[in-house]
Order: sequence, then structure tokens, then C-alpha cells
Amino acid sequence: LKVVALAGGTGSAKLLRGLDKLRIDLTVVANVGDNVWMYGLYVCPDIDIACYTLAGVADRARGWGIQGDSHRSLEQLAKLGTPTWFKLGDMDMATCLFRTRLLREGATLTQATRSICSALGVSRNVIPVTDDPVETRIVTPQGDMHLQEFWVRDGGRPSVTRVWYRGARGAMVTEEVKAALEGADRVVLCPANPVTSIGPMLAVPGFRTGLAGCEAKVVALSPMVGTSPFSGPAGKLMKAVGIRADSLGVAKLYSGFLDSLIISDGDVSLKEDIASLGIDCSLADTRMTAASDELRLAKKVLKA
Ligand code: FO1
Repeated sequence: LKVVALAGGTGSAKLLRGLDKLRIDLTVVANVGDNVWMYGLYVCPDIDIACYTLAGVADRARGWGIQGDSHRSLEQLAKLGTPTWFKLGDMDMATCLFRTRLLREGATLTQATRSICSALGVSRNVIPVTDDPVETRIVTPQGDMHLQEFWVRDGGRPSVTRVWYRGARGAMVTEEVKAALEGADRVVLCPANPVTSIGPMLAVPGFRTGLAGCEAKVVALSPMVGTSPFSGPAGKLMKAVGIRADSLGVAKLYSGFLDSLIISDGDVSLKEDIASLGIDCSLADTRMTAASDELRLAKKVLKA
């Protein structure tokens, strides 16, 4: 079974860990909207969490970075007077150094990601949605800022008036992504922030139509339980862009390409409204606290 998983950060990694346990041909299409230049390096949080998860070295408790990493380089950077609010670990920094060098030497982000995966022993295919720079920008009364500035530096506190994706309009879906969608038996949207993880992918011209036109069944596991996301600022950002902050809001955003949505069994009251959008809706305990939950839901998304 050829499965393409669209992945963002923390929540997505849990489902990826479950999918990785199954005997399937898995390709992960990673978001790039949260990529950021930091300390002179190109940091790709969603690509890296997918690679680290599939390599078995991810810091599961934190949801990003490498387990057991240290922060000596950051301590030195702080001594040198650099603001160090973005806690990039030493080993994680090495990954970013390696990637930045490859990019400077002319590699595409797809090629650099392939090199990182093969060095880390990841046999699954991890590909960015585009090789072009796309950046999720959050507009607040304090100004227009990068997602990482909003979320990590400012703790997600500023009020949000608008979200936009810098560079998306001129970006292109890669040939690798097109081929993966065309050859897929199933496309799975991992439980990811619809605005900052899936939104930037949908903003790349051709990606939404690629999903709508692909032969595979497209299934999503909702990141929302009631009006709260598994993690991160999804609720606040969904409201800011005028979408209901619940699984019905997710369904509306994905209608047009989504065949099936799995929602929390506590959200049974939304089922009919979701079905009326032409989306097949099923219920599950969508929380992933144990490895057994990750595997149970991975099996479920392949059957839904
Ligand atoms: N998230 C935080 O909340 N604080 C951090 O200091 C932080 C550092 C960081 C370093 C590398 C990396 O790949 C991710 C990092 N994240 C951090 C996570 C990241 O901000 C977001 O969770 C993702 O961009 C969302 O997918």
C-alpha cells in the first residue's frame, strides 16, 4: 500500500510513528512554512521532527528536537550577545549546519533532506512540499512576524489579525510530491495545525488541486478535540482566519479534497454537519498518549 502522509509538527509525529510500524510504502510530505533562518542556519522544524521520529531519536516529550540533546552552543551564543529564545540543541544544530552547507552548495531542500535521512538511517521517503521558500507570517498589532517569533519568542500571546504565507504564490510543488500523490493508494493528513502546518501546503499552487484530483482516498485525523487542539496555537489561529475552531472548521477548510475525517468521539454532535459537506465522518478516541494509541489510529486512518 502506497501511503502519502502530510505532516506538520508534534501531533503529526505521533501518527507517523504509528504508520512507520505498518508494512506500507510511506512517503511523508512535510510542511515548510515554519522553516526559519536562525543563528545563520536554515532550521526546518517539521522536516526534522519527521526525520528524527522515523530515525527513532526524536525528543517525544518535548515534541521537537533530538532526545538527550544539550545546549552548549546556545550558551556560547548567549555569551556572544545573541538572543537565544529559540532553543536549538547542539545535535539539532549540527543537522541544520549540514543542511545549510548543502543548500549553499546548490542542493535543493529535497536533496538536502534525502541526505539527512540517509545519514540518519531513515528508510522512509521524507520530502518537503516545495523547494521554494514559503514562510507562515502572523500579523499582530505589534507587527507582522514569523510564526516562530509569534509562537516561541512571544509565547503565542499577541492577538492575531491575519495569517499569510510569504512566497507561496510563486512557489512550486516538487516533481517528487506530484509523483507521490499520483502513485498513492491513500493520502493521510496527520493531526496538524490547519493554519500553520497544512495551510502553507495548500497555499502552494497546484497542491490543493493535486489532492482533489488524485485517485487515492484522502483521509484526515482531526487535530481538534472539542475546541482545543492536541498541541500548539491551532484554535487561536483558526479563529483569526475566520474558521470555527473545531473539527467542523477543519472539515470546511479541507472540503473539496477530503474524502474522510476521523474526529474525537466526544464531538459526535458535529458528525451530521461534517457528513453534509460530503465528507465521510467517523469517530474514535483520537488522543495519542501511548504508543498503542499511535498504532491504533495509524491502522484506523488506513481503513477509514
Ligand atoms: N518550540 C518551542 O516551543 N520552543 C523552542 O525553543 C523551540 C525550538 C526548536 C528548535 C528546533 C526545532 O526544529 C523546533 C523547535 N521548536 C521549538 C518547535 C517549533 O517551534 C514548532 O513546534 C514547530 O515549528 C511547529 O511545527
